[in-house]
Amino acid sequence: MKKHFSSVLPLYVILLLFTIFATSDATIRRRDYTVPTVYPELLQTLTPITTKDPQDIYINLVLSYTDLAPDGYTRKVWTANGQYPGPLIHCNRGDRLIINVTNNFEDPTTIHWHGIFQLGSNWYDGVGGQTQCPILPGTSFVYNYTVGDQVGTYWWHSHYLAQYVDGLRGPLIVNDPDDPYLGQYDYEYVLTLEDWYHQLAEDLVAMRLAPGYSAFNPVPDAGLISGRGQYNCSRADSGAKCDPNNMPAIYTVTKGKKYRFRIINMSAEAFFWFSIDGHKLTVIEVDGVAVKSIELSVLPIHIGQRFSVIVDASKDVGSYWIRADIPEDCIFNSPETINANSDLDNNNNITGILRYDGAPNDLPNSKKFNDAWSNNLFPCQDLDISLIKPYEPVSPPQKVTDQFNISVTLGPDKKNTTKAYINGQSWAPDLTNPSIMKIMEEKINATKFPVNANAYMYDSEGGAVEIVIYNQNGAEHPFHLHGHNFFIIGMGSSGSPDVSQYNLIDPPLRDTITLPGSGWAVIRYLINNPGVWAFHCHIEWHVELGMVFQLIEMQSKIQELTLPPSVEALCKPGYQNTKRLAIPSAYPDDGETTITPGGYALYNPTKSSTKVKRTNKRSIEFTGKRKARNGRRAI
Ligand SMILES: *[C@@H]1O[C@H](CO)[C@@H](O)[C@H](O)[C@H]1NC(C)=O
Ligand SMILES: *[C@@H]1O[C@H](CO)[C@@H](O)[C@H](O)[C@H]1NC(C)=O
Ligand SMILES: *[C@@H]1O[C@H](CO)[C@@H](O)[C@H](O)[C@H]1NC(C)=O
Ligand SMILES: *[C@@H]1O[C@H](CO)[C@@H](O)[C@H](O)[C@H]1NC(C)=O
Ligand SMILES: *[C@@H]1O[C@H](CO)[C@@H](O)[C@H](O)[C@H]1NC(C)=O
Ligand SMILES: *[C@@H]1O[C@H](CO)[C@@H](O)[C@H](O)[C@H]1NC(C)=O
Ligand SMILES: *[C@@H]1O[C@H](CO)[C@@H](O)[C@H](O)[C@H]1NC(C)=O
Ligand SMILES: *[C@@H]1O[C@H](CO)[C@@H](O)[C@H](O)[C@H]1NC(C)=O
Ligand SMILES: [Cu+2]
Repeated sequence: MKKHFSSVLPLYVILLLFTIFATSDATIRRRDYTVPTVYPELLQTLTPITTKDPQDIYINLVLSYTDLAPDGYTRKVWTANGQYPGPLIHCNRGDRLIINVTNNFEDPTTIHWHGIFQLGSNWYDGVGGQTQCPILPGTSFVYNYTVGDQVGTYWWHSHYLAQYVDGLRGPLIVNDPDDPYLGQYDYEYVLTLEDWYHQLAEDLVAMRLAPGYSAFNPVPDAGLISGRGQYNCSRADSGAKCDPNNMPAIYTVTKGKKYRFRIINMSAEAFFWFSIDGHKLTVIEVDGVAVKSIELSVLPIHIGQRFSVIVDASKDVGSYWIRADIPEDCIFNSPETINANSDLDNNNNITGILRYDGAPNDLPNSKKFNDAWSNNLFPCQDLDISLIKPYEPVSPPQKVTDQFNISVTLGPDKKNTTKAYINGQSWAPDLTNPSIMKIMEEKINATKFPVNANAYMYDSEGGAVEIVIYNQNGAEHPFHLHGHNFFIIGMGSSGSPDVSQYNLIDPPLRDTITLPGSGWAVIRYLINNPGVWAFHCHIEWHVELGMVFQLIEMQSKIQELTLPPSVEALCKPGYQNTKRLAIPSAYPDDGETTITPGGYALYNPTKSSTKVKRTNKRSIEFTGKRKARNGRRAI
């Protein structure tokens, strides 16, 4: 296999592209836009991949703090290669990605490749406490996996505490050389939607976890389209560096051409309604699965979800608003809410610009579609599942071998701290001894995991899992499953599942589902990927409150696989407390769990008989046989 281009452009190419971009926009009305606060890669059409053969792609992600101003307001951003959003990874079906992550932060990290199944490489799924120990500051770790048969629109992000909210997230696009819609568009763009906060996520989490029950999450300060937004600087604290004329995302189109926009919702919290004035959106892909085309004026997108739409540049040459409205109903706000006086309260309509070649560099004066209410749109809820039909119909499993009933709640714990519960139990990661190490190295049966691991297991190879999720909370929760996509057999906003209403013929296939407030959903998937797979609400604040469980798929098969030495080495003894991990100790455990819930494990290095011997720079061998850690407290 050959090594081909690195998708991540060298800095000088980025600077060059930016110069070209900035120059071509030089006569734009807002001329004095300062600094390239975000890189322009997302505003360029994707370079087509012309090869069909799988290749090895080497990518370096160097993580560091960089001062950037995505919405005009300068803050410390957790970046990869100095840019926000993080580098676009563009590969082909079947490619192997060899991604060297160098952690120059002061806090540990892990990276998750959202939507990639990690067939046979569970340990590269990037979930601290489940599939790996975190990558410590000052060290590197190589993720090395193939995207297999998967194609479509994905993203990558830190899965370590709330770190992705601080900026560590970027797109991951897998080209399909045999895409059924090839030929129906001329160019491809990637467009990301994000909410943005001015306070550091660690501070927001500390506030969220402070005693005093609250149903409300922090309110974002701004929304971004492809990393660009406009903050009302007169609201910034004195002394803050803030540019009131920050450039919006501008996508250029040529009249007569068709564009595939790959839209990714990389938010921590915000739900968006996406639309482009005057241009209908033809949906052709949902979460990596080609679908029968659906024409929409407005596309609802929840966190973690992805869509491809075709936009036909057939209107008058001009400029049109790209809109990502955050419906007010989906931002829960009360005077006690963290960041309650956010500018988003008056300015919840996030905009970018679709500009035709030859149009003057003016701001658009286009009007929003007024038929937004067709297609059963409800604030904060998914696109009507009855509209989503896989392009190649796939029949869902008719028989279930393993069934789980899951209830999701939020509420105060004994200390009146807000927690989220899966069947009554808040999740807490064991960051120094993740599930995969317990199973593969220590041969601990998952039935013996602590209750706060929220582990559910099944072993029927070739069988099918059914998960019935009851949302006993009034708000929506976008649940994302790792390692699989699933058939959505049924879904409702009230009552309980009615078997006679299940769609066992042609249900949609997704990897993220938004549970309606006080509603339910039934999903099914095949048991074919041994591993430890997280299933969690993708609202980052809820992850920190413990709204996570893990599915242990075919333990005995996992044990037959070989854990790469580099993954074992991440769990070597000698971790130090870091500044960030120390935060929650101010808010100790509720006594129900051994570790502080919600991601903030108390980082006490435990004793282990394992010795690590570095034989050479690349390979690290374990000499001692790993034993169960005796430092761990029992439930
Ligand atoms: C990963 O990148 C770091 C920093 O550039 C480098 O020191 C290290 O050798 C790289 N690791 C591998 C396996 O190439
Ligand atoms: C990546 O993993 C494959 C399959 O295990 C292995 O053959 C290859 O040597 C690895 N590459 C690197 C750079 O580690
Ligand atoms: C828990 O905190 C909430 C919000 O601060 C407060 O209204 C409530 O009285 C507290 N309940 C208890 C039992 O302390
Ligand atoms: C910006 O914020 C200031 C202060 O809150 C407010 O007076 C002004 O109307 C806002 N401007 C816009 C365009 O929303
Ligand atoms: C992005 O996801 C968040 C969280 O689920 C959701 O609130 C928001 O509406 C989504 N945005 C779009 C455009 O769907
Ligand atoms: C934002 O969009 C909503 C829904 O389309 C509209 O009702 C509202 O007036 C808009 N708000 C602003 C500030 O433009
Ligand atoms: C799940 O709930 C249904 C309906 O209450 C019940 O029939 C079924 O036995 C439950 N499944 C399990 C595994 O407990
Ligand atoms: C784990 O324990 C359960 C319950 O005792 C048992 O049914 C299962 O076979 C065990 N699995 C393995 C891999 O040992
Ligand atoms: Cu949630």
